[in-house]
Amino acid sequence: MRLYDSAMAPNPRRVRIFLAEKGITLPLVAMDIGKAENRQPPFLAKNPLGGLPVLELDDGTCIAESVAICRYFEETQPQPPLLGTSATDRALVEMWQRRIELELFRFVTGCFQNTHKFFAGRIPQVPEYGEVCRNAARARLAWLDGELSSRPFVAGERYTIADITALCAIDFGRVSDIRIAPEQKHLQRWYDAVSSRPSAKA
Ligand SMILES: N[C@@H](CCC(=O)N[C@@H](CS)C(=O)NCC(=O)O)C(=O)O
Repeated sequence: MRLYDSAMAPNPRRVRIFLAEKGITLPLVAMDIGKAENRQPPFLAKNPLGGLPVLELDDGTCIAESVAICRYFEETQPQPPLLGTSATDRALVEMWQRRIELELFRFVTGCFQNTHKFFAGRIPQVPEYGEVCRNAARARLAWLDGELSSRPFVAGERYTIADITALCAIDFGRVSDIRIAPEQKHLQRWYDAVSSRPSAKA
């Protein structure tokens, strides 16, 4: 089993943090996104969409999509649970994971892809849309600050995959000047807590 990885990209980091929380180690295959290694035929045979990360099982099965990879490891090693513990809890974790992905992570990466020189010439950039994404991401940080005024973690009392997705979005946002504002005390308290966990170094 091996994980096709990129040290600089936020989606692979979500999986590395998830694995670190579970104490799982496995071989990482470093892919160079800058040199478009993930867009060459050998990798496209594993994931025709070219995205990282990809988990390759010993029987050759390739699993793409970060949350799908995390779900595989939640099934094979349930402790500690990161995707919820009961029917209600699992649904709430899924709700928050989806919300953070769709309402924050998507805008953070959308801003980067449409405004940063790294993507110039790689994809058709629409800078105006990048600004829309930057403003949307900043607005979502204010929303998340309000949500975190009433509970310790994004999905409730326990650290979950929703916290991992939010942490990776916020850290990746820095390069696009998407940051926690000084008045967002609840969000900062949460950020300090989750980023001081050893897994955050993954
Ligand atoms: N929906 C996928 C997104 C995969 C993705 O777009 N990964 C980015 C890195 S964060 C990537 O591979 N970018 C380089 C490229 O698309 O060429 C997931 O959840 O894993």
